[in-house]
Amino acid sequence: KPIGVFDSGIGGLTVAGEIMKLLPKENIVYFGDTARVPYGPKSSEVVTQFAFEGLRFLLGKDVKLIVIACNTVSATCLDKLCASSPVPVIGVIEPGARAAVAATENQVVGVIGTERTIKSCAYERAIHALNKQIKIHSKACPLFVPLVEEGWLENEAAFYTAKTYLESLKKQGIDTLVLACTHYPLLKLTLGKVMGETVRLVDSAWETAREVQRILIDKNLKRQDNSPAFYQYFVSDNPEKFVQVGENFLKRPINPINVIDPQI
Ligand code: DGN
Repeated sequence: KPIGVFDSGIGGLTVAGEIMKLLPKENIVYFGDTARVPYGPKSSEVVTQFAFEGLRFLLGKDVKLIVIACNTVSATCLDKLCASSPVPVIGVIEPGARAAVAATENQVVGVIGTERTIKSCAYERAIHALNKQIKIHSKACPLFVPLVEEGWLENEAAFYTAKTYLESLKKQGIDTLVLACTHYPLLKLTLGKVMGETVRLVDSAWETAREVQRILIDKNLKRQDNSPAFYQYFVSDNPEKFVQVGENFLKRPINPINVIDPQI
């Protein structure tokens, strides 16, 4: 059975890509809700409704585990998705929070994400559940998503946007910055330049892939077959853009691509 990966659009390919690298034998079914992206500025009711449609679609593909690659969805309704799924569902927030707690030395952590993720305070809760002493400074950076989708990862526009958003976090003396959005790992070089070498960047995509590996081992769900893994991609609109931008994210061909209506 495959692993299901759900995202609001293209960004979850950063998480899918890390799973492919770490667990190359696993089959993956990816669903990106490209017709309704971005989820970041939407209400929690609407994000929850979309997330349940994504969950239902992936369950219909007979997946053994579902990864909610989208930080916005994980921050909004992960508990509800877990409670109503017959297969394990994991989000990106707990793995990211665990890594941040392990990384910080001065106990001052920054979190950047979409407006909904930051408003939800989900990372604060997850980090404080592990260590109440940690001070957290968060900042919504909504312009990062369109920058990444435009492929502007290391140019001047990316640098000055990052500098403008991150100035205040830098002043707070954070030593760890959680990239709490699917798209942000692609901006790592620029974010590193702006924040300087002393600030560690925590990439939730990589941490989540490691969590998937742990669950597959714990629950004895690892694929035993040695035939090559298959990857299937489903989107709700704009397959051409998904392939064009997504192949940049994944560094491998996206094929086949299928268009579906998640409301059916
Ligand atoms: N996938 C979303 C996230 O990780 O928060 C980013 C894209 C969006 O829906 N705004």
